[in-house]
Amino acid sequence: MKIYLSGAIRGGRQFQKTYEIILDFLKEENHNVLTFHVASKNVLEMENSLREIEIFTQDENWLNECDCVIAEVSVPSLGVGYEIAHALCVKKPVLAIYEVEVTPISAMIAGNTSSLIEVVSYNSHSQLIEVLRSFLDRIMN
Ligand code: 6K6
Repeated sequence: MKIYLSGAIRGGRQFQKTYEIILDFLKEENHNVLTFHVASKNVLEMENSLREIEIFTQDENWLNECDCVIAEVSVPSLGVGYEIAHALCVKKPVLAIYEVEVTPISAMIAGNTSSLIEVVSYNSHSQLIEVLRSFLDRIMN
């Protein structure tokens, strides 16, 4: 499947390692992750290579063409929130995951009533993988 991985960039890179774990799992499962740069250690330096309008246009195109969105929402990010809203508007399934210990996530995500979004917390590496696996199994069947 074509997967749009969403995670904070300018919002803060504290969860970069987690994005890497998610990306590695998705690649191992042979999925095509359109936004692999989200997990890159050097994404902020790489940012200089694209203009903001190009980033926006490319990301909107990817959101329109993906099969689903996996958003790691532990770090509050305007871009991630925007991407979730856009994905729901174009009827894509969204998994929003967050580390259980983080301060409460936005009510616009936690309280979202769309049937297309699943909001799930995890408290370990193995639980994170389990949550990803069960979401993907559900939408592929
Ligand atoms: C070029 C190469 C690597 O990074 C760049 C330029 N920056 C971005 N490239 C692609 N997507 C971006 C970039 N900056 C933000 N985004 C999108 O917004 C990503 O898909 C993230 O999921 C989200 C992060 O938003 P902020 O508000 O935390 O930056």
